[in-house]
Amino acid sequence: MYHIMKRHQHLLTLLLAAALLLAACSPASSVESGPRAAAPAEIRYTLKTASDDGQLLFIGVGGEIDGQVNPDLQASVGDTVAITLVNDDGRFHDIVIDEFDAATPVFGGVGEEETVQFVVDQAGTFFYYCSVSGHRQAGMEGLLIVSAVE
Ligand SMILES: [Cu+2]
Repeated sequence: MYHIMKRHQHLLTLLLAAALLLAACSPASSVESGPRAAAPAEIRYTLKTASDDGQLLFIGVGGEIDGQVNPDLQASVGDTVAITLVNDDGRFHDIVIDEFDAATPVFGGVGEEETVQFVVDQAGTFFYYCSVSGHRQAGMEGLLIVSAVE
């Protein structure tokens, strides 16, 4: 009798451990994280061009990216993203994101600006860069990070 009880106890412990393990592994659907369920927004970013010690760069203007070199740009699927590029060094530049067929014209006057606007229809991490020969290699490259939406 004692033996049977002992075995059952073991089994119970095992079952309990298995249940705990399963609970820990299964996705917690009620936890809010990651994808947001909200109406599409219009996201505006301004970047300026810069030449620095042989490097060519994009510099964030305003908001959270102000002063950042080649800042990460953030958006969510469905958003409209408008990127304004201000020429601040007088060289010819543009800004291009291949995956969204987004590009400004190439332009070169100091103080001139061009805006490209597009809808981000896929999640992922994408490069923005300057397509003028050699400029991407010289540093004009950053990331557009698009988050998924539930
Ligand atoms: Cu350039």
